[in-house]
Amino acid sequence: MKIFWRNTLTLAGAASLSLGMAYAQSPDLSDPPAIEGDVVGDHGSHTLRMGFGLSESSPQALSSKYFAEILEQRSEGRISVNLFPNSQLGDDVQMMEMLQTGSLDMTYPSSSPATTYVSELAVFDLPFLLPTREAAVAVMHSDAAQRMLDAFEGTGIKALTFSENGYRQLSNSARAVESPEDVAGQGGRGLSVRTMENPVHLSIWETLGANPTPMAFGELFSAMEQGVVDGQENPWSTILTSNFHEVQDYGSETRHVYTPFIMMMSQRTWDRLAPEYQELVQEAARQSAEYEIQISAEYDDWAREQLEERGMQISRLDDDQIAAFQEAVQPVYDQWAPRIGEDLIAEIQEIVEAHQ
Ligand code: TK8
Repeated sequence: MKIFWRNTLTLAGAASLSLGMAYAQSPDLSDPPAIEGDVVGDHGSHTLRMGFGLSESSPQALSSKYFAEILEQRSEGRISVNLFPNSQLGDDVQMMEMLQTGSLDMTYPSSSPATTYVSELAVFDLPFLLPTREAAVAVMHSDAAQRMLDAFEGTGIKALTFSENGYRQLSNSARAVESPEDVAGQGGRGLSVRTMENPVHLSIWETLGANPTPMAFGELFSAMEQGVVDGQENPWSTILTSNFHEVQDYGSETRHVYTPFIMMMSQRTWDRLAPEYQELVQEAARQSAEYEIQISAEYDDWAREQLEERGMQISRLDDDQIAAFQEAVQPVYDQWAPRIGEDLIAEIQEIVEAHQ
């Protein structure tokens, strides 16, 4: 694929660029759709800073570049976006706080650490709730999802759109994991697993007999390298583009949770934009999210193959093995469903059933 690297859109940070060089190879990703739509009026110039956690070779970064390109083209360069990948401006939690104070314009965190602002988002953290990507996408496009974005009102954060982080898979440095018993360990030494800063995830791994530790994504690589934790869970694309295979010998295709990303802007920045610019930002966010969802799916299988080629031993789990995990985490539902909202869960399940 061709990715436009206009000067105004280069990713900031020399360290991140050199990291990206190791990945000259990339999957055969779809090109971003041609940018359509009229040039908007002149409402002054804005340079927006957008930070995010993943590397510059991730679908998150590639689609963010597309977002920036849409804004730049349709504003004739009056709006430009500087992208800061690799958690270089902070982790998801910190960057959301920076949005609140107005010290950062945009960020692109997982929904999971954003549950502190909108508790309903925790529905996405329920294990095995979204069995297919089609269902997951339908949920992200649903009224329920729009209500969650709207619920950021008053937090200092303007939530623009959902997009895909993806199906999370377990990796670790200790042993092949094909069952909940492998997580808990025969002799009772449960795997130590880094989780996102989110109580449902903590509860999933506790229930499976692991020793979960919530930790910012940016600290994860060195925590694994130093043996502070045995493992973590993230989509294959993240495991690959963050080089986790260098410190993780085993992967398991658990698909235990599908988590989205949320593209966000500081409310202060949003309020400074003319209405026509706001509309453009919203439209560009949606278009880039569609593109992100597409290339994230394209990335997934390819990333798994690449990880295997690079020496990771990956266990593909059959339906019975997945069912064993699903059964083991049932207590997580019992514990969290009342707090997240039975009605919301039922609403999501209806969408899932319609997209099986
Ligand atoms: C990147 C994170 C990451 C998430 C995690 O900032 O923390 O594991 O999956 O992608 O949002």
